Amino acid sequence: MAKKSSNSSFKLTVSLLVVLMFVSVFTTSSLMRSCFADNTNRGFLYKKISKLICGTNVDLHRSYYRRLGGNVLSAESNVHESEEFSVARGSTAKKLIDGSKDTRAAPASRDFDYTIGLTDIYSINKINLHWGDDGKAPNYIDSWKLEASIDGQNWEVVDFGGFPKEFETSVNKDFVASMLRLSGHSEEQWIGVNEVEIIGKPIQK
Ligand SMILES: [Ca+2]
Repeated sequence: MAKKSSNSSFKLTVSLLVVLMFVSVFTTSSLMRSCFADNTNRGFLYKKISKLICGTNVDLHRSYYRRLGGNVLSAESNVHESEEFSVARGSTAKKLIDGSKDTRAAPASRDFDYTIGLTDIYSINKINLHWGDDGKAPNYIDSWKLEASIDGQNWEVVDFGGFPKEFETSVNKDFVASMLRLSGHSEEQWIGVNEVEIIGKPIQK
């Protein structure tokens, strides 16, 4: 009987140790991940512990590719945005980088031409172009072009195409840029773009 009880205690101890091990591994890995992530929305204690583990001067998240947010992007239209049909309807250039695939940038023209500025020089490895309905509707976007520049003077074509025939076009290319330019043309319709999603990491402050 005593032996059985001893066995039970042993099993219980082992079980507790295993649970404890899983909890600590999970907690540590979760905290380590926070070193790489933007901690802006984390709680006070989480930030403190994360800082303690990751170090005060460590900014490791800068070396990881991630989706660039509106805080490091700006957008402007190179073609006139109609007061009545673009500005008043909230379809200005900033809707291109507002993080929503449902909001649309459209100047009320058969051409769109947007320049996206980045706060740093970035290494970029992917760009998702969310066309919205214009990407699938025939006679809307007949052609498009994506260009990149480091100095704003010299531009290189990253990719281009005709009628997208899809809501979203992914451009999987590695390049360096501090500015992007997306333009499109239609023979018949006013066109626009819903969102440009950029995956990159800064290589210079
Ligand atoms: Ca948008």
